[in-house]
Amino acid sequence: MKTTCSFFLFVLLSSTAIAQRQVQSLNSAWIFSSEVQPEKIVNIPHTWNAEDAFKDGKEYFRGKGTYTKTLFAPQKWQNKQVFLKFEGSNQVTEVFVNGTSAGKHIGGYTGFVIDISEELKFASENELKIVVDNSHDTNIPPLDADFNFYGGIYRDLELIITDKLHFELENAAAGNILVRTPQVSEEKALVQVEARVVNDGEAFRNAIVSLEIFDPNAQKLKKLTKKIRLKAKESKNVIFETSVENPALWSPQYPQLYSFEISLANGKSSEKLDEFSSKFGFRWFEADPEKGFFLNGKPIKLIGANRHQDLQGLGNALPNSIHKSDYRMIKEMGANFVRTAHYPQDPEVYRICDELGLIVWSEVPVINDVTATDEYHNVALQMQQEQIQQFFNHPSVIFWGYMNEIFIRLVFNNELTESEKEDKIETSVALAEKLEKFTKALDPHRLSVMALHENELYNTSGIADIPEVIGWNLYFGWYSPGLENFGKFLDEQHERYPNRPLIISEYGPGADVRIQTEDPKPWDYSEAYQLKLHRSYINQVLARDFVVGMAAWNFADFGSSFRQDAMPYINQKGLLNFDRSKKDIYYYYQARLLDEPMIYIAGENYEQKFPQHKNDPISIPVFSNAERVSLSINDSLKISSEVNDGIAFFELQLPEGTHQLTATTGDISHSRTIHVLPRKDLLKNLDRPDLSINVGTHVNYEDPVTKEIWISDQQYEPGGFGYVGGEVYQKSASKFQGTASDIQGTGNDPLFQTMREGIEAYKFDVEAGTYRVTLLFAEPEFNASEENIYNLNTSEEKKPERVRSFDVKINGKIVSEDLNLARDYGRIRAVEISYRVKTERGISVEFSENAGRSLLSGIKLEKL
Ligand code: GCB
Repeated sequence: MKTTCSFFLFVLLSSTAIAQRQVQSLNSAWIFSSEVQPEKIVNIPHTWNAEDAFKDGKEYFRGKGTYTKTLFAPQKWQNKQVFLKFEGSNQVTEVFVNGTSAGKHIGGYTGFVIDISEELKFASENELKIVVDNSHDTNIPPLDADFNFYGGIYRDLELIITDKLHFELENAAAGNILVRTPQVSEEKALVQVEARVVNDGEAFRNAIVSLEIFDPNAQKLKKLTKKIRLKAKESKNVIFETSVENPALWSPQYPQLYSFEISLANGKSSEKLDEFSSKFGFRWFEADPEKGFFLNGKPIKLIGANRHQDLQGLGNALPNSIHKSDYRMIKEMGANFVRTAHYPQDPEVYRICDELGLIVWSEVPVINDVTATDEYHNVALQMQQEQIQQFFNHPSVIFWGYMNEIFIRLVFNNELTESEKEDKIETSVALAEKLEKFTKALDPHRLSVMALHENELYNTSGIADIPEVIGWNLYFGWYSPGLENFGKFLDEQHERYPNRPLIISEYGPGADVRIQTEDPKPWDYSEAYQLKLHRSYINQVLARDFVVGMAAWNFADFGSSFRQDAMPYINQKGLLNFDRSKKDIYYYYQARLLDEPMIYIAGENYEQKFPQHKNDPISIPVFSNAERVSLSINDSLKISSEVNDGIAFFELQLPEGTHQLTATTGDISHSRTIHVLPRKDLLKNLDRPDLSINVGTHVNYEDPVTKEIWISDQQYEPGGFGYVGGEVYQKSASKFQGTASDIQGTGNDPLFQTMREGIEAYKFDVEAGTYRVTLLFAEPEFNASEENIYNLNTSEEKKPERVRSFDVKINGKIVSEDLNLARDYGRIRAVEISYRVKTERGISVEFSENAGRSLLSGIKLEKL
């Protein structure tokens, strides 16, 4: 009995609900296939490049993928409008219903709505077929960029059913109803809401449009209504204007959100036909070229990160939970600012930034290069219109960007003639002018911005004078030499262009948590160098009031199919790894930015220390925002130190063994266990661990699978171990330590990328016994034109292939003759060769060159 009652109730409720807008996700169980993948059932969000972009590099599949499913359309829908709403699909999407095209959208990073009402058959099953194409297209931005153009319906898909009389869905705003706050002060704010009502029916309709405004505590502040009358197939704009007294302002510290609800009712019966709601907020801001950024009249330095939208294993097809947790981590880092990397992101991103209090720079993907066609220009403008109108209501959004490093391709392309270069510059400037004008026309109240790379052409071409704020992507201490040149560059620009507000849109080095050192250098990919660079940049920005802010590149490591860094196909400039585990630098930002107390002993991935001698000090950095912190060692000795720039360095003399460290400030503490093993003792303790050396580099490398640590290289001294002769291998014109290559046959690329060339011998002064010696090699020479623009300053000529052959002897006896790595194993391939050695005293591995120069990447000594 009870069951029947509630069943009736359900039917009643749902039948009234049906008069209004019905929205449901349509993500599950699509049949997907492409030219390279057979049919399978997938769920949306989906991309077909989550795997191949990390296996095949630049060859990842770019082409067509097809999604199909049947949709049953009940008879009732005949009197309704039926839409599909895509939050994002990369990059050309066409929807077919029962074989007929219902609509097409170009561009991979904004939402769109397709009306399928006309193609549907009612009281019947319908075939939905969605064809998505991510092929390179010279008329669609981005043409080229340092990230993967993953194909597929990679954001949520919705089915929306409305009355014939409804708020407009299918335009650039993709169903968003815009709220404007053209004047805001502490005393009063103006609010304008503009909605477009569409009559898709064949009859005259009278309607009532009502607007309600709620404060941050959900208390209703206003209710306004308007009556309208629409002819068949007519659309009309309805504009409401009102004001709010003493508005609660939105800021990173107090992200207070208002909301509005707008509804459409039948003019006669008052039955509700459609409704829409949105949050919004009140704030005002200014970017001053001399004094920096002001929010609600107060100065605030914008500090945060860029964020790409992909994750290890998933490509760009992320569930909303990951979008949310990423931005939460950005907020928990102490940041107040994000740049959505190079393109508009998932709608969830803007919602969470509003709630968390993160100021957003969102831009369209016009990156690296421009095509001089009207079609390309128009698609860029369309993308800008879509991002502005779709994310218009979010108080977090303050900057609309529209270009990134637009001259980088032409600067590095030696094949372009001077006049071709002139043409590129001309079309880029023309497009920037159009985008600027269009951006300000669509949204006069936000700031326009563009990101530049370090090149004078942006000034001389005049492009840098177009937007209201100039973003510089600066890589001093990485692509360009000298950390201190960062500040010098800013001062020089500021002096030459005193009216331009400047923001640092990108900065950061690559860092791999497997690579550790106490002597960091550019391009060694160590976490220590990442700390050094970020620390220096933060200090240099804080010392300059005129700098609006800074956004680290990048929040997390991300996929980039042509990159061959320490980890192939991944850009490793993240503060977090690709799987979102944190690098140490994340905690350093907390020490610089958080108000609530924090403390962290650095070295999550550097717990095994190898000092040279027994009593050599070991440096332990502790990150904190306190003025002083203390460190206790093995619960006894307690020392304290002053904190500078968020770091206290403790220099500890610790005996061999395991030690427990606890850092404390006030009532918070952090502990870490470290293990100490002096290098001098390594030969004596050969079985724990094996002596493994990362030849040709000053960094330690930890194999994440075996946990084996390959210690940094050293020169031979009697009584010890080390190399004799040769030099660290450095590929000409490359800044990379070793060779920037995807070494085949190993996951331990860094171990094989760095090497010593021209090496004469590797010696170990061991006692008598039987040993296993393992040598690691990789032939590094390959066609230089395969390198990428981000790793080179000048492009290198293709060199003829060189022959390299050498003999290996151990204690005077030849063990490998005429070893030619390229011939015997192939280029850029990890090679390991082991030998058994019986000695009365000492081991000397000698290399004698037959042609070209000898090489060694690693060496391991085991006692048998
Ligand atoms: C840049 C680009 C960005 C790259 C970055 C890098 O300047 O804007 O897309 O990923 O440099 O890591 O080289």
